[in-house]
Amino acid sequence: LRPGSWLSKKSGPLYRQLSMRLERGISMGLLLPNTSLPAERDIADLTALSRVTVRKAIQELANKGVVEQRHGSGSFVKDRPSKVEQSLTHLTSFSEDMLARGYQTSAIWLERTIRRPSPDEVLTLGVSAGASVACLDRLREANGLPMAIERAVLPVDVLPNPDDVSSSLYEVLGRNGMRPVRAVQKISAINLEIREAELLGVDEGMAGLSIQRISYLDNGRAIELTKSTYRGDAYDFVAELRFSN
Ligand code: 16G
Repeated sequence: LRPGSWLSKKSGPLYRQLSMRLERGISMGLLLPNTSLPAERDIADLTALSRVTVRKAIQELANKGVVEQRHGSGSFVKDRPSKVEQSLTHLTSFSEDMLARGYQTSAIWLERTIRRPSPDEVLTLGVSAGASVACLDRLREANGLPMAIERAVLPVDVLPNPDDVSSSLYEVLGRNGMRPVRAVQKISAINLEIREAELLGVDEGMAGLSIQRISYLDNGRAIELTKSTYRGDAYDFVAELRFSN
């Protein structure tokens, strides 16, 4: 943390440079989960930065979910869920995947509405341009930490009231006898744009996965078009391959 080449007047606000420096140290394992950050005063002394700057940097880490501020005892490194291995052979929901690993799920709703479909949605879901679709846009979290941004779009007769979905979309679909039984998923590598990076609590430009899932009912009808942005460092997708000739 000693002032050096990492701190520069030209590289943006000092508190941001410090928070990035601390975050890097945490991701490199220099500070382990559940250990406390050095005291604000000590960081200020080491870095020759003001206490106000140090406080702002720690506040930013807390906002990003990297550390947790415990009243009266300082800031502690949060325990990030370990990398999630997701099977590419079973059609599961985010809630089921996380529950199976013992993680608590939560979501920040970005949008939950009924609107006209985009041309892409018209083609994929086989609805007419004048029809309505339900749109669920949310930041999905595991143990309180952001994992993915997901935008699910479904025809309104499949999901007449988007507000019915409080935590799991597939649970609501299952209750209505509309649980998809098959899906086609396309995964592409991306660099996270600023808005996505901010929501996911990582730096702009970091590696991400863009995933598109189209899910079908037993009768072959496409009922879900979901476009998701996942943290690249949080997921491994695993498929079993068999030789056949
Ligand atoms: C998964 C699916 C998404 C689906 C969601 C339902 C991928 C890439 N996407 O995140 O298409 O809408 O699960 O989850 O796997 P929920 O039932 O917990 O809302």
